[in-house]
Amino acid sequence: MLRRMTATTTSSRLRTEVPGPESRALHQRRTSAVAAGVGSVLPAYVTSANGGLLTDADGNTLIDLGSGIAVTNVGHAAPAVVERVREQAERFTHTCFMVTPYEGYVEVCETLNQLTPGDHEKRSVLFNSGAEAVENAVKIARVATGRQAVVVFDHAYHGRTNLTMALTAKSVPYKHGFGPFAPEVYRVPGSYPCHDGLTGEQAAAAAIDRIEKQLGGDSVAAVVIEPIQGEGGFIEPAPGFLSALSRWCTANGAVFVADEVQTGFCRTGAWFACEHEDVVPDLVATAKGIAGGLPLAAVTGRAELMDAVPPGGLGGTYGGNPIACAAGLGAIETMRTENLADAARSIGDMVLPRLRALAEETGVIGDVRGRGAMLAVEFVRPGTHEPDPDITKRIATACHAAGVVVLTCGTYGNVVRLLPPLTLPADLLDEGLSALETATREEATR
Ligand code: PLZ
Repeated sequence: MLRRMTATTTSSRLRTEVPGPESRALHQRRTSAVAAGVGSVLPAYVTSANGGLLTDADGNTLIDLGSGIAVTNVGHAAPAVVERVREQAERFTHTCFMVTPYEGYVEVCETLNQLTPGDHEKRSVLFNSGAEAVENAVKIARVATGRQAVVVFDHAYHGRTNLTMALTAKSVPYKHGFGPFAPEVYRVPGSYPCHDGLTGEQAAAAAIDRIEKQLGGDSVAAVVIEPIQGEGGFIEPAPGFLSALSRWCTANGAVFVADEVQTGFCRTGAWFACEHEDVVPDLVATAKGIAGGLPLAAVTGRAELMDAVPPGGLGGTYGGNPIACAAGLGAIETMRTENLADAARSIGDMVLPRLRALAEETGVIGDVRGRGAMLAVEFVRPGTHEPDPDITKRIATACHAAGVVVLTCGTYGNVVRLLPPLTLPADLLDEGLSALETATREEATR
């Protein structure tokens, strides 16, 4: 009954199979033009997108539960973003802030200084990508402390540049064959409540013990952490874990760097995920949701740390490009006026009970978790904690065939994650979720 209903709804959005013939032809062209190393989760080639729907080259409309990996929090063409981008592009596209500056850059920095946790004096610097932001946070922490060692965690993801590959935990596909990696990076256990069974305090004590034994507190320049781990599996640490680490950093003169690249900008139901734990980071790296799809990233933090780097030590040709800054201001305006942190919480309130019921019913789900609109289902072999990447892949593929864009993640590839645009209409969220439920039921009873 439910399946037929889903199939009927789906067929009104889909004109062909997904990907259809036009997309397949484009994919053929792509293989002889685009480097094989760049993958695509669902090779349906998009021609337009709005209102939570992606339209592909065959005229199919796909429900977006991925937001281009947590980027289009405000939607794919939010009017305030589009209007400000158009207006800025007509005035000028680039001067380079390091050559002849402009107001938009300053305004984005003022806004970030005000929005990020803590009421201390702050400064910001702008870049193009999350990896660049994290890498620069480490540069700033090293100069400010005069130390070199960087502490990161199991299951961490921080980017694909040489330093951020070193910070990232998972080898294939992110690191394998790309070494040697940057030195002075030390990995310690994090907090993964459904697997380690530890409280936040216990997990933090284990991490701190490892840091002190491997390094000694006085060698640590920075502890870099995602307040909720993203690519590693949407792992939310047990309460108390982040705050214990933050206190340890303060006591030992190390810089606490929150990588809020995936969790930031209302995604988890607050402007930043650190707020759920009342943690005030020394430095915050942001990107993704900051600018509604334009490439913009930032490091924001304590003025005395940020200003430790002498003039000329930070920058890049495009960092804080005027069009990206205009988009950022438009995106933040949209988050404010449309109350998107509340919207994220409503998404979580609607989705989590359904996912929990699905876990109960099917037995193939080991954990359902998430905050706001950053939600995940971890698939395991029934009755065990053993990851099941195969069922995960089949379920994701079935969702794609039904025209619903879901992403997977996790060190073991066994997590389906949901990151809908925070503006997604409730009926589309319901329909997307139904596709995931149907696919899970079918796989569970195979
Ligand atoms: N820090 C927490 O999630 C990017 C990566 C997708 P960039 N995550 C998506 C992929 O396979 O490349 C990310 C993140 C966290 C840093 C980054 C890096 O951000 O903008 O991709 O460089």
